Amino acid sequence: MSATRERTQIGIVGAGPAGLLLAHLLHLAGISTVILEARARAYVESRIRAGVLEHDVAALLVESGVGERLQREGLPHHGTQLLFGGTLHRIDFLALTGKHVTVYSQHDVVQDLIAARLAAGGRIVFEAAEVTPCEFRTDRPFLRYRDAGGLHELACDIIAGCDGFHGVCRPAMPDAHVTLHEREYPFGWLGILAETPPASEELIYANHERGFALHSMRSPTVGRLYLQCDPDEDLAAWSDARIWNELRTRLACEGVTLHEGRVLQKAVTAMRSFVAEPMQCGRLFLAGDAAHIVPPTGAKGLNSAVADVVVLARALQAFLCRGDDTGLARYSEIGLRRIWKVQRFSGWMTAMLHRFHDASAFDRRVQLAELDYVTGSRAAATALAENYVGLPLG
Ligand code: FAS
Ligand code: PHB
Repeated sequence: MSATRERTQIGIVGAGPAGLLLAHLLHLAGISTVILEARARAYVESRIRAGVLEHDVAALLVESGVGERLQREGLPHHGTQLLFGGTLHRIDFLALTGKHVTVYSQHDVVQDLIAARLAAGGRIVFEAAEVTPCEFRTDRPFLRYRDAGGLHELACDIIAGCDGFHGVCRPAMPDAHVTLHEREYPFGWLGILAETPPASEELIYANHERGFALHSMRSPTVGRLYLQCDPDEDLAAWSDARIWNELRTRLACEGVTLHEGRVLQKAVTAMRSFVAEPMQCGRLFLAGDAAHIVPPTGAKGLNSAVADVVVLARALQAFLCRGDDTGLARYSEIGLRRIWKVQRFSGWMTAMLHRFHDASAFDRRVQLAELDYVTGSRAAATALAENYVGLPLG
């Protein structure tokens, strides 16, 4: 049976934050898109991931008309806490940068964007199987895919690969064209979502003898907490009681009382840094996790996907509306320049806050001195705050 053919201006693979926000920004510019997403809507809308929005990311969602719930339910955080040697040290984002971050979960951002796309008559094909980017090294690219209705071909001017780290778009680029930079960390994060009121108004990043811990939240009644563990940690070995005990130990300090609650979800996430260069091959452009992964210690994953999309949307608008391809020609260079700075910051936070089992006593003391310096020097604290609230988006 032959494939049906459809045409749009931008074919987008992946309905994560990158793909959805790109479609939304292009819609505002009067540019048509179709999103092909492998999973079902319910799955995409309930996937637990990031939870911190940079200053300019939250502002962009509000200014572009998808921030109504964010403004109502998001939790503004004007600072964060570093915990070491049993003492909390506050980094005052507002005083140091004039900016803040917002705690608002990624799956809520995804739900808001999907609702906005569908309300505007946007097209998202969920459960699209065997998605294949074709002919992207010509000026007639298309996406082939299969769904319940059979085989389809989506002709477009440009393909946006927003299909995450395990997607098909990056691997579709010839090996000789792409250079992959990768760093695996010798640990992972055991993360829980739990019915517990926050033990602190702000996030707590803890450097403890027994390993890193993070106290974060999703709402006044739901907490998000993480423990450093082995990358291949056996979750079955971690009862809820053992998790709470370990969290209490690593987050122990004056003024913080952890309230145990029902654990709603728990998972182990590996930690890696990854960058694919370039982020483009012909008329295929990568954005977000499809092109780069950062360890979550700097809360940069989702925000970096948004940064790519802001630059790509602007370049696509210039190309499709004015025939100006200079922005597209510079997209990869601009994206990579920013992501390497984000890699630097996320790697630095990870190195400063985690326990490296092969670290010598000398290394350990330098690590603690780093924390002491960062929390004692206005210049160093400002550097952390400036990166945490977010570098300019585009
Ligand atoms: P996404 O992975 O979000 O979206 C890609 C989409 O493409 C998915 O919906 C996928 O189903 C779809 N897709 C994949 N292959 C496809 C195919 N062949 N055909 C069609 N569709 C396809 N960041 C933080 O800052 N804090 C965190 O706590 C945090 N936790 C994380 C936990 C996990 C388990 C993971 C994987 C990431 C986490 N991140 C975290 C990083 C995360 O926020 C990502 O950076 C963010 O989801 C990137 O967004 P996208 O690039 O849109 O990719
Ligand atoms: C989260 O709330 O999930 C979160 C917050 C900060 C991080 C990582 C994850 O650095």
